[in-house]
Amino acid sequence: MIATFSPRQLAHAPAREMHNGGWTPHAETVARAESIVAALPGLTPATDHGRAPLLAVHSAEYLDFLEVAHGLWRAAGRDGDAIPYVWPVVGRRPLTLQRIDALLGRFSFDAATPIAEGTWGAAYWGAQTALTALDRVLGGERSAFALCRPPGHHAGADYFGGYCYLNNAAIVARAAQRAGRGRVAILDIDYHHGNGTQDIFWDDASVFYASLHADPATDYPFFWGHADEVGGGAGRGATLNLPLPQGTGLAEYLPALDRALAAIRDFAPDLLVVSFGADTFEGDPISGFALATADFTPVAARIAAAGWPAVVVMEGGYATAALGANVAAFLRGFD
Ligand code: OKP
Ligand code: ZN
Repeated sequence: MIATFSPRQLAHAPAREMHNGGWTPHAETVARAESIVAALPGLTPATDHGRAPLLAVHSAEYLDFLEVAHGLWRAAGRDGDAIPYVWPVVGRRPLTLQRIDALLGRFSFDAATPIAEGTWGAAYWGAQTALTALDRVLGGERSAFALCRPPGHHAGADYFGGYCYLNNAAIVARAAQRAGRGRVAILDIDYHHGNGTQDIFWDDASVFYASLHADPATDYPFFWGHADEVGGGAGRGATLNLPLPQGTGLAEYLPALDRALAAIRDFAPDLLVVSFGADTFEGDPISGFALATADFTPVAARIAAAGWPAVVVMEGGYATAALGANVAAFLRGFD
């Protein structure tokens, strides 16, 4: 399968994250991307599609903020990565906000997602990597893989969080629609629920969002991904959440996958976007499912067998040494 990548994504190198009440080294490392690069035979360089496809998903205020956030942090006399510490639970008043701390809180939902010096450029080129994969599928390729990093599925229209800044899968979905693929399904098989993607398409009947993930009763992001979240307004019924217990292995995973695929089949998409996280791997250091490396192939084969043109976008996966092999095993299922 064709795989797209931009080395400019490696410029994002956050040092640490808030974890269980203390600082730990950041799990979403440069080495993750390097592990995948080393496992894939050849990579197609990303091309620049500009800011317009990002604006189809994210607000201009949010993009403007992301671009200058680290500079504002430095201008406020701070060292290292910009990290929020206060959030506007009561009301969000972006137009009156000036302090970097207020802006960070306005446009985020957690403290696990620092804005480092290279974050904007890396996230921008992550989105371009995803758009380049879409180009190939629009050009007639059956499927294409986008090696995106940082990941995207936790990022909403105007918020970052969960290691995510720009929602690559959502950007692909909107760009596909603009190219005439009116009905798009997003299948999210990262270990974590893709709250950002769900929020972006919550009331949109033209994009079906289906997710298999760890039950938010026990796992991040806690406030989204419960089975009773089905979409709202015109989008009611176009969101499908299938939470699974910690310890889930292939035998329990495949029936849930089949449920998601059956729902997508009923929706009859013109294009499928797969948000692929390899953090369902049994050796993942921050996750609790039990898929073996070899299990990724039949998971992908089930998806490929449905026959929709597919753009596979990289999300999580933190067992760095095994990550390349896990991604390669997944992509093999599409051959
Ligand atoms: C990103 B993706 C804090 C843990 C925060 C954030 C997980 C983000 C996962 N104790 N964990 O979905 O792989
Ligand atoms: Zn994840």
